[in-house]
This record gives sequence, structure tokens and C-alpha cells, in this order.
Amino acid sequence: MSEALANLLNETRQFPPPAELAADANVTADAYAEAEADRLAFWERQAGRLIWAKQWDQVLDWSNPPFAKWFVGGQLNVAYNCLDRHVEAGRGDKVAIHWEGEPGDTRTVTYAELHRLTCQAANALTELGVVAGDRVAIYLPMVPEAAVAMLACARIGATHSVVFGGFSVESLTNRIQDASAKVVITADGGYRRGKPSALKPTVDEAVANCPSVEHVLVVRRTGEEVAWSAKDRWWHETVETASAEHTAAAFDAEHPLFILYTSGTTARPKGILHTTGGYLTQVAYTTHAVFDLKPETDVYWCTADIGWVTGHSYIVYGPLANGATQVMYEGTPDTPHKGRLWELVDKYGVTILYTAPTLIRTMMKWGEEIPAGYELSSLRLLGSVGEPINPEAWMWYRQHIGRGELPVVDTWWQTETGAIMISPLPGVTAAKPGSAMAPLPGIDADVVDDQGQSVPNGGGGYLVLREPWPSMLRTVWGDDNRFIETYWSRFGAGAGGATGAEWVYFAGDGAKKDDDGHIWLLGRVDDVMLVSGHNISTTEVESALVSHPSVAEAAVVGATDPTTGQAIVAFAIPRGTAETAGETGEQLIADLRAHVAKTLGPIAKPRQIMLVPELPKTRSGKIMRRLLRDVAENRSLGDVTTLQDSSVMELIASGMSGGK
Ligand code: 6R9
Repeated sequence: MSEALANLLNETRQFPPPAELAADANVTADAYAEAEADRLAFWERQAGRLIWAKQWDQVLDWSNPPFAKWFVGGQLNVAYNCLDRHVEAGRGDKVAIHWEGEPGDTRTVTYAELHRLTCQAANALTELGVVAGDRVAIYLPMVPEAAVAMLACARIGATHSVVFGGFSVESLTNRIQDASAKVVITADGGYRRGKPSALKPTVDEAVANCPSVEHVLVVRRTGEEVAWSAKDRWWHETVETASAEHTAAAFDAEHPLFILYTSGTTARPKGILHTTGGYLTQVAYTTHAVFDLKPETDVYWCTADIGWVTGHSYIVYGPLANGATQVMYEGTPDTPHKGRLWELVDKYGVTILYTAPTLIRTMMKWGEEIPAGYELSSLRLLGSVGEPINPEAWMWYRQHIGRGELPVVDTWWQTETGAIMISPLPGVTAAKPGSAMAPLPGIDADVVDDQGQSVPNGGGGYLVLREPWPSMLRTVWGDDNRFIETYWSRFGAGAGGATGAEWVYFAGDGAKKDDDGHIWLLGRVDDVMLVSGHNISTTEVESALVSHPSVAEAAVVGATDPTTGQAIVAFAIPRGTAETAGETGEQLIADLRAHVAKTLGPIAKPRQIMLVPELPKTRSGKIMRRLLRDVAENRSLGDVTTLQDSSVMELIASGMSGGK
């Protein structure tokens, strides 16, 4: 990327931690110095947060890069660390999960109960022939059984592969086949947008083409009628009748814990493999450090789905390893009304909220009167993950959800990294709206140019990780070459660097360092635009648009242009109150183009802005710019099957207003 980026964002606001939080923070600035002094000793101390059945002999074996082994020779059981140890310490009656179904039904699951259910599920899976090393696919709605199923697999050493409940037959089939899963755990369905949404028929269709599957375990959630085959077993008849006695065996630190497929906007999904000891160490540490989690007093809520890595690391493993009390919600944020999230924050006294920019921007669009109608005073910390958060969305979050006082931690990481890598520390960092700030203690991140050279402050380029980290992916399931090819061949030793060159992990994200050396994420490298020889990041133009009072959300793409190579085409969703019909719309578009030119410079002025009611998003809430490029270049639409809502593209095509 280029010099053009250096002066694009002029964000200078900065918010130090509230004094009270800083005074009592779990992690202080010393952590950076400690990790700096001896990185491996630092991670070794963090591994001490867990209970190990056998101590490791070596912290890191990096003798065969890029294949890492952490805590070599150590043994532990993940479920033991998430459940048994809390129960054994007398905290069995503590609430693990305040579960809220979409229709309003609730369950309160204590650590003792979660432990009992997990032991029963472990026994049931064993009974069905599952042994350590086997793969189990999990295709469930957001019900406590999803966590139980994952923990039961971990308990017996089976490798789980959670498939998001919104994925199609084809996606599910591919994932089951790729991992040769022996058992599938599913439900009749779940509740979404006010009605039951079936899952079992999708599993039936998939399993018909998956000979590896021997049994299907079905949770009854909606009570709707389901077809039944010889492979099917009801969860309540199998798991809930099984013995609750189960002794967790210890597994090697490098035993495969789970496979999770990255959705990937174009390519075939990759099965990202995570293992046991290093993964749990880093998710446990980051939950403690980044969310400042105090298990005795906090009520934590991560709004992600268990089908994504955020749900794995920050609903299941991180919070439970720390003994947290959390909220789990089944449904959509606008069912039965647009205040549902705030109603739940109020009801359960949520103190830490972790959500995604897409949701924050949706809330901006709906208007701040909605959260203003609820009591949100229990909140003390806000987090963001999934996409770059625009400075204005960050400010809105702090202002309207965080009373203008709360720290916002913008956490950068990936399915591949397993845990948070770049983020403010809430008791230490004076955060800048829109910046993930700095690598966490023990993490070595950098921004490099095309040649792999570290850029100076003020420069832009590619985000890389220079040192292995405990929760790093170990490979792509069944495809070591693809692992090396995708992540390790762009820079450093894997790119044929000079003798003695280090291995460098390529994250696929554009980034820049500001004048203070803080890191700003600029979106996927594939999304960067090249306009008249200047690299311009979609994120920055989107942030400029969102900083206009009439815009709630924006997506920007580069469309082929005969004169400039690529031209900037923007799609903008007006805020709740903005008038957009006819001439008012034309005027708004003119204002927005001028606003972008003023904020970022004339080079970044969009050729075209379209006012749209919605944007195409992946099911995890990331904007799908690929489809918008099709619209911008007047092409017929590519594959829309991974869209959250496939009718959005029709809506955009028909409701489009705006011209050059
Ligand atoms: C955790 C998760 C990973 C990609 C990542 C980046 C984007 C995530 C971000 C962010 C800017 C943040 N991303 N968090 N970009 N700031 N705080 O989302 O994993 O689904 O694998 O996506 O998401 O582009 O490379 P995953």
C-alpha cells in the first residue's frame, strides 16, 4: 500500500482508561515489559493459569517451522479446566450460563449442571463409539447443548467441527466430508426471527452423502416434527439418561481440539486446526486481560454465534476456563423488538459486552432512542470484533451504550490466530476510536511493505505476525501445503527469504501505523482499491462516510474504470431519520461526495454513491464487497449462498438511487 494512506485518517481523539478500572485492572503496563524481557517465560506463566495433569518439558518447539508445538510433553483436559476445577473448588452453584431463548424461555445453568451434562454427553458419545481423535460435527442453534457438545468432545479427546446453523446443505456436507466426521450433533431446529427454523432436514440431506457418519444426535428444541432414520438418536434419550460419572483423561498439549472452517469469500473453505494446551492458555489469558474479567462479580456477554471462532474462544473456552458467568442468547437482536439486546443487558446486569461493528452500525441506524430506553448502568467495558470499527461507530458505542465513559476494546484476531492478538488493554491503554492499538503482551505484530520491510510510523502495508503464538493454527486440516502456501509464503523464510530469515505469518489484512506506532486495520488486502496509482483502503472511505451524520453504514468497492484503473463506488445506508427520496437524496449524495473529499482528500472521492436500504453481509456479519463489485460493474451476481439474507441483493438492485 502507499503513501496515500498516511494522511487519510485524521483521528486524534484518545480516551484513557477510567481511573477506577485502571486502579483495579487485572493486567497493568508491566505485562508488556515482562513479555518483552522473555516472551516464552511470559507464556509459560500464562499456561500456569490452567491445571495440567503433566507439566511440559519445553515451552515452544519451532524446530520445524511453520509447524509449531507449544508446551511440548504437557498434558491436560480442556473440559476439566473449564468445569471440574470450578466445581471442585466449591463454585458448582455459580451460574455459568444465563440462557435466553428467542421466544423468551430461559434456563439458568450452573457450573455443576454444565459439568453433569458434559459428563453425560461424554459418556453418550463414548457409547456411540466415539474415541479420542475421531471428528464430531456440531450443527446446533444457540442453546446450552452447543457448549455441552463442544466440551464433551474436548473431554474425550474427540475433535469437534462446529458448523454454523445457518449454513446450507452443501456447506454442511463439504465440512462433514472434509473431516470424515463420525457423529453429527444437531437439533430439530432453533428459533429465529420469531419462528422455528428447522435444522434436522438439512442434516438429513447432508448425511445421505456422508458415509463416514454413523450416528446423528438430535436435541429437541422446537418440538417440530422431524423425519427419523436408523442413525438418529434423541439427545434427551441418549445423553440425559447416561451416567453423570466421568473421569476426564488428560491429552497431549498438541492433541487436536477443533477444526473450524473459515468461510473465505471466494476460495474453498479451509479447515483451521487448533490444538489443546496453547489454545486454552491464550484464550484464558486474553479473556482475563482484554475483558478485565472478574469472575466473582462480572456478568459477561459475547453476542457471537458458537459457529464462529469468536463463539469458540469467547463464549465457550475463554470465559469458562476463567469461571465466568455469562449470558447466551438464541435469537436475533430485533426479535421481538429492536431493544432486545438492551433489555437483556438490563435484565441480567451485564457488565462486559463483546459484539461486532455490524451490530453497532445497525443500532446506529435504528437510532439511539432505543438503547436510551433501557437501564444500561451495569456495563463497565465494551468490546468489538469482526471488522474494522469505524471511528464514528466506536464513538457511538462509547457514547450511547457506554455512557460516554466506558473503555472500548477493539480486538483484532482471526479464526487462524485462535485468540485476540491486537487490542487495547482496558486498564492501561488510552484508546483511539477505530484503532486496535497494539499487539498484546507476548505477541509480535508488525506492518510491512511489499518487500516485507517493516514500515516506519505513518506508513501502511500488510499486517504480519513475526513470532509464533500459543493459540496459532497448527495447519489446514489435511492440507499442510495449503497452510504454508496461504499464510507463510508471502514474506520471510517461506517466501525464499535470505538464509537465516525468520518465518513470517501473513494475515491477509491491510494495516497502517500512525505517528505513535499504533495499528489501524484497513480491511482485507483483496479489498484494497487502486485508484490512479494510489492504494486506497475500503475501510477508510467507509469510515469517512459513516462520519457523516446522515450515514449509518457504508460499503465501498473499486469498480473497473477506463481512466483511473479503478474507481470508488460507495453504497450507503442512511440513518433512521435521514430523508432520501428524490432531490433530497441527490443532495445527500452530493454532500457525501464532498464530505469524503474533504475528510480524505480528492483522490478518495467516490465516483458514485448509491443509497441503499441494506448491505450484503456474510452470516458472521462481514460486508461482502465481492457482490457489490458485481453490482458496481453491472455484472450478473456471483454466488450468493453465503449471504445472511439472500434477498438483500434484490433490495439493493431495485431500491438503488444515485448516479455519477
Ligand atoms: C475473530 C474473527 C478474521 C478477519 C480478519 C480481519 C477481520 C476481525 C477485526 C478485524 C479489523 C478488528 N477482523 N476483527 N478487522 N479490526 N478488530 O472475526 O475471525 O471470522 O476468521 O475473521 O476479520 O479482516 O482477518 P474471522
